[in-house]
Formats: sequence, structure tokens, C-alpha cells
Amino acid sequence: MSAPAALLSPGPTPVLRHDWQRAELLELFDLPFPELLHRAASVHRQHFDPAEVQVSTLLSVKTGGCPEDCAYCPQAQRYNTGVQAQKLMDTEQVLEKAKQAKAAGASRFCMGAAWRSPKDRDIPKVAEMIREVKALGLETCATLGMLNADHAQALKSAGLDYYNHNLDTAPDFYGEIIHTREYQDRLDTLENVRDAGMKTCSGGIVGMGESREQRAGLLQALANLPAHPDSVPINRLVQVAGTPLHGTTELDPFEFVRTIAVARITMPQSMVRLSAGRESMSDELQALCFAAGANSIFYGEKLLTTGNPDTERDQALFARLGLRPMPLQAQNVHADHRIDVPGSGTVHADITEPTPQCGRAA
Ligand code: SAM
Ligand code: DTB
Ligand code: SF4
Repeated sequence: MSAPAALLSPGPTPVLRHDWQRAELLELFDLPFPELLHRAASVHRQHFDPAEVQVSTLLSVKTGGCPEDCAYCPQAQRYNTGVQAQKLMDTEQVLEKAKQAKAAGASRFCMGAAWRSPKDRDIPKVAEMIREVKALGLETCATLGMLNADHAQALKSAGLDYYNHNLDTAPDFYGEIIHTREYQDRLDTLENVRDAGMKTCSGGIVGMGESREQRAGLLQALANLPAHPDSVPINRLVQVAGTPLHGTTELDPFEFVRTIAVARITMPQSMVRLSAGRESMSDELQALCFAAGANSIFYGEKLLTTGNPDTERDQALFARLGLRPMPLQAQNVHADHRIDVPGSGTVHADITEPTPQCGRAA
């Protein structure tokens, strides 16, 4: 099909739009694959060095036993997935993992908890973790469920740079996936995070049985937030036995790449993260995602409870594709406000170099 001239004209640097219509996004999705990739890659180059990929490491600081019913999630207590509930980790253990992540070349460390929302008594413990991880010279990120304004402020005061809270899917598919909290609750949490002066990390999951229109609806909801999320994780559903979504028909890999490309075009200055699901992707599919404008990954053998490519495989992939980790300075060029990261200059490790954990890339 032919795309409208307005969508195809290269033009000057685009202004950030917050008024995307679903039909416009669907027109992008419908473009011939090479044309869509070309457009996304062009937008990518206007804002980023396409050889640089931001590298984050995840740690589950509180695993399992979650009271929510998210149909994709291995950590929901109500599903029999074999995930053992654990209590909140000690700061010492978290710091050990953060040091390893830094030595392996990560620039951001994201702490996840299987909570609906943190309780008042959890906040000082998490704040201590954040302070100490930040003191290592890492950017800090947390994903702890819904956040009220006071909790958001307390985490900001502890030095939290990013808060991850996903919209997960389109408003019109959401009711098929989660029943224990509303879409509006998610928007409210993101508002509390922004109001506290933290950066937002928000994206979603594809491959949950949603339609293309609903994938477009997810990206529309993200792009039309009052501020584009600084990071946009695009997760491909990791199917876990025992969850209601286990057995869902797999998404066409090219449709996943299209989703990345449309995210890049509609949120040109955001870090678009090729997030969960990489373990089962070929190197070629990941390369297409980077070509379509993905410029962030989770690095390290584990996500929260499921697998991620091992570090040697990622080092080899970076080496084969000529990619390198994005230095913190470059990440903050695109931010609304700069982050004061102690010792940030030391975080610029090259994951293709040998590290205490891993050998040299092939
Ligand atoms: N409990 C908090 C919450 O829900 O906000 C934080 C942790 S939760 C695991 C963070 C995100 O991980 C979810 O919003 C979802 O997008 C993603 N996620 C969870 N399970 C997944 C799966 N099986 N496949 C892909 N993404 C998943
Ligand atoms: C996000 O969007 N994806 C990450 C992170 N934010 C917290 C989590 C993926 C979890 C995949 C399933 C698991 O490992 O439990
Ligand atoms: Fe709980 Fe978060 Fe999993 Fe939902 S996604 S069940 S809130 S841990």
C-alpha cells in the first residue's frame, strides 16, 4: 500500500508528538517492511548513534508470591509456575549483584519486586538499596508495582533515577490480561513518578494474543502520555507453564520488529528496549530489532525469574554487529534533566572486553 505523503516525507527533525491517532500508527504498521525499517532507522539516526546500545541489568529483589493476577506473570501466587516466594533481599546481597553487573559493563541496575505496591515499611529498605547502588556509580531503576506520591518522593530522595511501570497492553485489551488493577491505576503511578522528578520507564508486552490494532493501541497510549517515557521496554511474551497465557500462538517475528520500528518512530528520543524474550530470539532477529531502532537491552543471564541470553552470547552479538554499550553521558543527552551519577565515567565498560565474570567475545 502507499503511505500518506506526511508519513513518508523525511523533513526536518520531528517535534515530539503526543496526539497520535491509532489509524496513523496502523498506517505505519502496514508499510512495506523495508520502508518501515528505513523510516525507523532514519529517525533513530536523528537522535542517537545507532552503534550504541544502553545496557541495563535486572535483579529480582523480592521474588514471587504476588497477589495480582497478570495473566503472563510467573510470579503471581495464584498460578502454579514453580516460582518459590522469597522475602526482600538484604542490601548486602543486592550490592554484590550490582557490583557484578557494573564489572560486566551494565550502566543501569534495575531492582524488581513482585508487589502490587510497596508498603510503608518496605520503603526505607528499598531506599537503602537505591542509595548504595547509586553510590557504586550506576544509574538506578526500580519496579515495585503501583506507587503513591509519598512513596515516589521518598524513592526520588534516595536517588532513584528511573521507575519502571508498564502499561503492558492497549486499554481495550487490558481487561483480558489483568483484573486486579485498572489501566488508570497505571497512568496514576506514572504521573506520581513524573511529579516526583524521576524518569519513567514504561512499555508493554506483545505476543499475548492481541491484534495488530491493539499493539498500535499500546504504542499510542505510551506516545500520548504527557511525556514520552525515557525508556520504552518492548517485551515479547515469555511463555511460562502454569500461567494462563502459556500456549498462546507465537507472534510473527517480523510483527515484533514492526512494533519496535513504530515505537522508534512515535517516541523518537526514547530508549527503546528490546526487553524480555531475547533468549528465544535468533541473532538475526535481534539484529533486525537494532536496525529498526531498538537501542537498549537487559544484559545478564536472568531477567527476574526467567532466562536471558548469557553474557558471552551478547558479547559475541555486539562484536558481530559492531555495537557498543552507550556511555552514560550519551544517555543523558536525551533526558529532560541530567542525572548526577557519582563516578559515572567509570561505568563505560565495553562488554566485548574481558570482565571478571566472562571471557572475551568470539
Ligand atoms: N510487580 C511490579 C509490576 O507489575 O509493576 C513489577 C515487576 S513486573 C514483573 C514488571 C513487568 O515485567 C510487567 O509489567 C510485565 O510487563 C513484565 N513481564 C512479567 N512477566 C513477563 C513475561 N512472562 N513475559 C514478558 N514480560 C513479562
Ligand atoms: C520490563 O518491561 N521487563 C522486565 C522489567 N521491565 C522489569 C521484566 C521482564 C520479566 C520477564 C519474566 C520474568 O523473568 O519473570
Ligand atoms: Fe505481580 Fe508484577 Fe507479576 Fe503482575 S506483573 S503478577 S503485579 S509481579
